[in-house]
Amino acid sequence: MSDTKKNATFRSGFVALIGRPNVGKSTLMNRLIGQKIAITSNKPQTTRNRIQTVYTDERGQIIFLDTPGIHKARNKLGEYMAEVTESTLKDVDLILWLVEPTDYIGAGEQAILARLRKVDTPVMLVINKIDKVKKEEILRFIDVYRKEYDFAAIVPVSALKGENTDDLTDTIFTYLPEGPQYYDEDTVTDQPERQIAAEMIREKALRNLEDEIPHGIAVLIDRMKEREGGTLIDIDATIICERESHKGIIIGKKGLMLKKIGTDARRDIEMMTGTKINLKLWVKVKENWRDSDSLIRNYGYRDPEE
Ligand SMILES: Nc1nc2c(ncn2[C@@H]2O[C@H](COP(=O)(O)OP(=O)(O)OP(=O)(O)O)[C@@H](O)[C@H]2O)c(=O)[nH]1
Ligand SMILES: [Mg+2]
Repeated sequence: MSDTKKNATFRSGFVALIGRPNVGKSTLMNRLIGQKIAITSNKPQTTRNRIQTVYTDERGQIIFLDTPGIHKARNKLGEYMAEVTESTLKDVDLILWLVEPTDYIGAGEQAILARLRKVDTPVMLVINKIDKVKKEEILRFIDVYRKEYDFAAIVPVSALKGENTDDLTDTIFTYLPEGPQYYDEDTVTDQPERQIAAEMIREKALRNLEDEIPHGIAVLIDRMKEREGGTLIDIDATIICERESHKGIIIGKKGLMLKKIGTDARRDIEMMTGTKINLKLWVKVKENWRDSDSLIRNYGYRDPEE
């Protein structure tokens, strides 16, 4: 190790990603850590739990906290998601507020601004999806937001294309305090493999199904067991939905939809585990589970602080 390295400051801290549903928080977090941990989709309210990931290099360690998008709760699951986001805002070193590139600050964004004005934590504005607009427009968007709040920094990026995301990491480090390495450098996430596998199945359901059905889905892993010799993992999982009619759509004609969800999910889980997967999927109806405290908990949505 060179002398400069030895003497360099090691910075570390907790960084929350917040913003409205669908702005690209999970896509950005995956990009910044260089791995797919959080699921993403073009349906709002994809993320339901707080997902912690860790990025470590010689400059320091960043612990990212991906949160559910901020929206008006319409059921108990929505209330739970709002609490997860709210509790994450406390005790972080830096908040990354993601927005889409527009020159109009809508009601959703105004509500978030009002909340941010109540916290002391530095807030960095990340204007995501800049691949969708002309370069010369970006300064205008920056200007609109700059007038509203005293941001620690404003960084335009494309999480999807990886544009300017290295600069974002640099900027994050400059705002973190000198600190310890909280996790060893091999740690990437706090999510157990079982949980990520369930999420990957839910992602494929979100991506393959239309309309309101995906919002009422939860996934339970009934069994995840490695066979002797470690060459194969058997996974039995149940997709929970809210209505009998939804069950029919999830299974699809001749079972084709369920097969597609299973094939897509298996591929991702095999990538994650590096092992062949034998995945069996079932579908069950639990009416209005999103309004039942006990079912929400059964399906894995619990306060991260508990
Ligand atoms: N064009 C473009 N699309 C993006 C970019 N980042 C994310 N997306 C897309 O935006 C959609 C939402 O992305 P997510 O990462 O799931 O958004 P999120 O903010 O985590 O959403 P919730 O979990 O529902 O709050 C997906 O279809 C992404 O592919 C980007 O930089 N450019
Ligand atoms: Mg998300």
